[in-house]
Amino acid sequence: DRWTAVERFDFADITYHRSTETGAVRIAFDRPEKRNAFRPETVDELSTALDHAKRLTDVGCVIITGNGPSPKDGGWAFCSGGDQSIRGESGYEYRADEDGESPRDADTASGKQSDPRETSGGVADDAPENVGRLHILEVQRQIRHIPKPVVAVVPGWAVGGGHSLHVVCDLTLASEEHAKFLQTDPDVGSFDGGFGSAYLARQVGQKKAREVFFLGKTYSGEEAAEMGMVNEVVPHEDLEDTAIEWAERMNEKSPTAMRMLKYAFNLDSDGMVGQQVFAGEATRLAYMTDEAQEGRDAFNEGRDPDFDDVPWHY
Ligand code: 1HA
Repeated sequence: DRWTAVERFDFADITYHRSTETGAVRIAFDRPEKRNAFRPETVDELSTALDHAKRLTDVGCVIITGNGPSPKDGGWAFCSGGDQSIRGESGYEYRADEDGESPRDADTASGKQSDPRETSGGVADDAPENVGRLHILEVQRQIRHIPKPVVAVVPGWAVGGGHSLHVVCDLTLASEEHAKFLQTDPDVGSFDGGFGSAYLARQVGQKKAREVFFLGKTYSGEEAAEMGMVNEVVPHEDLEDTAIEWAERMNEKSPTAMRMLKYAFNLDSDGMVGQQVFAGEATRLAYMTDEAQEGRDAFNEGRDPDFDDVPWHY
C-alpha cells in the first residue's frame, strides 16, 4: 500500500501516514461528516503531527488533506474551518460530545454546574480552565516554519479557517470535480486578519482578496488557480498520484537549498521573525565550517582561536 500509519499516535480527529514510496507524510482531517471542521482536539493533533513531521530528517514534503467522502451524504472537504457547534464565548472549546452538543447545556438544564475539564477528552485535563482556543493560528505558524514544503491537497470544500490553512501552505493542489473555495469568516462573525487575508492578498492581489472575504463567493479549483491561489487542478482520482509526484520531485532536490528557499519566500512577510528563522539557517551553515569549529575547539581547549588561515571572502 502507498501509506503506512504512524503507529505511535492515537489520533481521533486526524489520520497520519508516511509514504512507502517517497519521503512524504500525509496528515488528513478525519471528520468528513462535519466537512472536516476542526475543534481544539483536532488542532492539538495537527500540531503534534506537524511537530513529528518536522523532525523526520528523511521526509522532504508534508501533505495536508481531508479524508472523505462523508458517510452521510458523500460530500468531500479539505476543511470547513472552526467547528461552530463547540464555539464558546471566546473561542473553540474542548468538549467530549461527538455530536458537538455542549455538556454544559445539559447541565444548565438540570441546574447542575460542571467542570468542563471533566469532559474535555483528556487533552485539556491539565489546563487551568477551559478557555476558548484560537490555536489554529499556532498551526499556521508551524506550517510557515516547518523546514520543508507543505502541500494542501484539496479534495472538496476549503472554507473559513480551512481556506486560510490552504492559503498558508506552500503549494495547493485541487480536485477538478469537488474542490470549492469559500470564505465565510464574516458570515459567522470571525476574521482571519493575518495570513488568511493579508497573505492571500499577496497571492491574488488586493481586489480579489477583498472580493473573497467581502462577497463570499464560491470558487472552483479552476477559478482559484486562475486567481493564483491554487497551483494545479487535477481529476479527483489523480489527486494523490499527483501529490506523490510533487513530493518525489521535491525530495530529489537539495534539502538545504529547499529549506533556504522556503524561508527566503517567507522572509518579506514574516518581519523580524522571518529574519530570525532565515538567520538561524545561516547560523547552522556557519556551524558546519572549519572556521566555526575552530572557535568551538579553542574555547573547549582553553586557547585563543586561530583564524589565520580563514580568508575574508568577497
Ligand atoms: O475564522 C476563523 C478564525 C480566525 C482567527 C483565529 C482563529 C480562527 C479559527 C476558525 C475560524 C473559522 O473557521 S470561522 C469560519 C467557520 N466555518 C464556517 O463558517 C463554514 C460553515 N460551513 C458551511 O458553510 C458549509 O457547511 C460548507 C460550505 C462547508 C459545506 O456546505 P454543504 O456541502 O452544503 O454541507 P452542509 O450540509 O452545510 O454540512 C454538512 C454537515 O457538516 C452539516 O452537519 P449535519 O447537518 O449533517 O449534522 C454541517 O452542520 C456540518 N458542518 C459543516 N461545516 C461545519 C459544520 N459543523 C460545524 N462547523 C463547521 N464549520
